[in-house]
Amino acid sequence: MTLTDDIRAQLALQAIELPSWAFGNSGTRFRVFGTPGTARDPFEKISDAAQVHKHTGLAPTVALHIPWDKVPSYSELRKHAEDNGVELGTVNSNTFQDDDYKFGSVTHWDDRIRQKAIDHHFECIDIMNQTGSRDLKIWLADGTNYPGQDSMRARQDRLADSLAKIYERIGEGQRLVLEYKFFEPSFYHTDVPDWGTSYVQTAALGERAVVCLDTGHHAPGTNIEFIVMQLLRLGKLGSFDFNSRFYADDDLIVGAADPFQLFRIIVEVIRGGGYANPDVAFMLDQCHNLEAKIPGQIRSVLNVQEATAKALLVDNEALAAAQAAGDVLAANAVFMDAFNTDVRADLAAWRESRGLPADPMAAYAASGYQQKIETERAGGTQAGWGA
Ligand code: LRH
Ligand code: MN
Ligand code: MN
Repeated sequence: MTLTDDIRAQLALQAIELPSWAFGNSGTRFRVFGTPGTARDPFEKISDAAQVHKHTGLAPTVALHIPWDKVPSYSELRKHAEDNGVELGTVNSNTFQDDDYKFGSVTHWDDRIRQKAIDHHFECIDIMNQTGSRDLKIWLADGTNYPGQDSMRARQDRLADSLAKIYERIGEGQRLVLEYKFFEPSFYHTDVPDWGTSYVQTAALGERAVVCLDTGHHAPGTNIEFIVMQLLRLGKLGSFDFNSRFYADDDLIVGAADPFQLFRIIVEVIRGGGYANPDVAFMLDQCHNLEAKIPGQIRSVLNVQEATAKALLVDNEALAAAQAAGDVLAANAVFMDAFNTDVRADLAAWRESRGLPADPMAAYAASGYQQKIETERAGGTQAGWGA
């Protein structure tokens, strides 16, 4: 099996949004390790993200996280992105690092705190209007640690009410994207734990409210591709936060822990009409705690590209025939044939034919950019998760 012209044409449409926070320092609750050359501010994060796009042609946009990426002038940041050949993308709100939100943000029983959280989202929408962003992505740390701590029912009602106020401000060409996560930092219950809750809440808002599926936000063993299929069926899959996990919300490189799962997810995206469809944004949500950040992101987008090429190789006619014949083994073999195909050499040749480096990892290493930032940024305060 090789990459046909049709598959190459499909691959050429791929765009993966990078998270600005992947370029800042991050770590675990045990330690944040410094990495030489790490970006010191949002401008440097954008410059670094642009390197990923330059070497892969896969990452034309960068997501912001507010207030981590707060700057005095967003038009300046936008211009900086454009000067570097990329655009600003999704704006992520952040109501998880303020003492006021200890017991919740948009679900809080205290009207003052709830309004403060709503106002933060209004500020994010103002920023989107300046950056030209389409999506406001909301992930909430809201929840409880102990049974009885608060009324789950009342919190769900307050959530609906707050989201309605935020949705009212969302512009014509904009969307509210609600991300779910079944645990952490709350451990007994979270207020948006699963795709069902995210679906129910966004369905109540309207068409411009959709769901974000973060691959690291499910219980071990969850059939994520089933959720992908279902959300696409319902027209509510707005975006992915791609990463991979061994145990929890590890935020490791997508396709590193379980490349087969990534393949299965992308097969469903393609089947459901979500691939190369602007309504379904492919984003990364990762942190590079140990490895260098720019090559970490290059590896990540290449992993997504590789899984996509394999998913596009699935012989759908043969699969449908095997399924219709009830031939379980033949159907599974068609699926596995595509997954087991080594597409790396074909992808390298195709990249070269498009004026991109055959091996983006090697091209970045040879470019001198890493040495340059390690020298120039030495001694500075590095931007980081929470900075
Ligand atoms: C929460 C999450 C969410 C945040 C990001 C930093 O675990 O996945 O998307 O915005 O991490
Ligand atoms: Mn996420
Ligand atoms: Mn997460």
